[in-house]
Amino acid sequence: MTALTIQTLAPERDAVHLGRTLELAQRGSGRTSPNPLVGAVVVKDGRPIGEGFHSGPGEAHAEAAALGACGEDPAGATLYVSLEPCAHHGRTPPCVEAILAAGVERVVIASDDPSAMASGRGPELLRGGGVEVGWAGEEVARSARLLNQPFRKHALTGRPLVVFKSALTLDGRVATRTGDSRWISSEESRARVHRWRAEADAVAVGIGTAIADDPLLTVRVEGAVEATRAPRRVVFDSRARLPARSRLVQSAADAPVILICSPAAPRAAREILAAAGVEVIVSEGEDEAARVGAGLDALGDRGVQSLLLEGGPRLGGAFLDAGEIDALRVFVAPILAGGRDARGVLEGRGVASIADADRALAVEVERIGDDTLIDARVREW
Ligand code: AOF
Ligand code: ZN
Repeated sequence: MTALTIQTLAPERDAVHLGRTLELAQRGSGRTSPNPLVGAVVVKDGRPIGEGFHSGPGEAHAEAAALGACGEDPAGATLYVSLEPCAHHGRTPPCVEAILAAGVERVVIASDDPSAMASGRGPELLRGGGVEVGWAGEEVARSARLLNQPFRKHALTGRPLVVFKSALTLDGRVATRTGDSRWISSEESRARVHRWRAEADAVAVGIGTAIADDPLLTVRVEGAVEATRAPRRVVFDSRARLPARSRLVQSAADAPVILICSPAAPRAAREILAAAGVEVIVSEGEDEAARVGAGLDALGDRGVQSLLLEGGPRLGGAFLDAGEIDALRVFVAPILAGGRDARGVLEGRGVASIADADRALAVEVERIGDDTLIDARVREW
């Protein structure tokens, strides 16, 4: 929306239908990337006559799906939609054309679409075509924006949304003083992480974790998701030390591995990894935080909208210093490790005073087995 856009604010009763569009949108969860989650409802004489949602790239947009599902003529109806209708020819034709052709009288939108080809063009064309356009109030709008944080951050900044995940002891350690960390969180908690992996476009670790744990970073969940979507596996490894015999490199042919190193990484090491099927990206920047930003730009360029950052404390600290942690999900296990040298969740430079510390915008808590999962949102897009 530009400052010039004339808005009509949707009345209270519209909030019910808009709420329904958000429910419908969530039916596409985990399947629409790089596209957003979108839901739509067509309402005539106060009754819903058609509903739809977006189920994946190349599939109908929510608006077209809802219009197509109408049990009666949508002429004169109101279309409620969770994201502003598109005006572009992409994998599917513009929704604005379908809405105008159907003779819809009014369109009520829950949230804006900040991507370059949208950004208010659709609503403008609808108004030009004589359709009344209304926008949701702030509360519904925020809920709608929260559905599409990866899509929005990527559209606004070119970088993926970063969710940092960790498992810690009750006294805040992610490993004992000897580095042992198997396992801090319960089996149920670890199963949850696999679900998050399945929903993410990419999963990342630092070289310290890659060497210490030799992780595979693949999705191992019961159900169908694993067969259809495998997140790209990313290692932040400034000197390209990832061993050629690591499980990550050994499985590079089965699921993509991306290694992000600095220009200082030895050419020979880079070439060995590239020859083994790893995509090696050189990320420039003065310090680690700058290289994190450049690495995220490179991932964004490759269509990665969401990144699950799985540690360790050193890489997590670099992300924090770079201002690039959008959310944290920490499992707190009811065990005590102690030890001055046992590492905490985030290292890096950190802040000097509490007054300068980032504060989470929203925190949710859930019990998972004996663990407590804290899901904190730090930035909203
Ligand atoms: C969707 N689903 O329900 C709506 C979208 O390549 P296309 O044609 O599928 O276009 C994708 C873009 O269309 C998407 O990035 C968003 O800006 C806009 N709206 N997209 O996938 C939908 N309404
Ligand atoms: Zn569309």
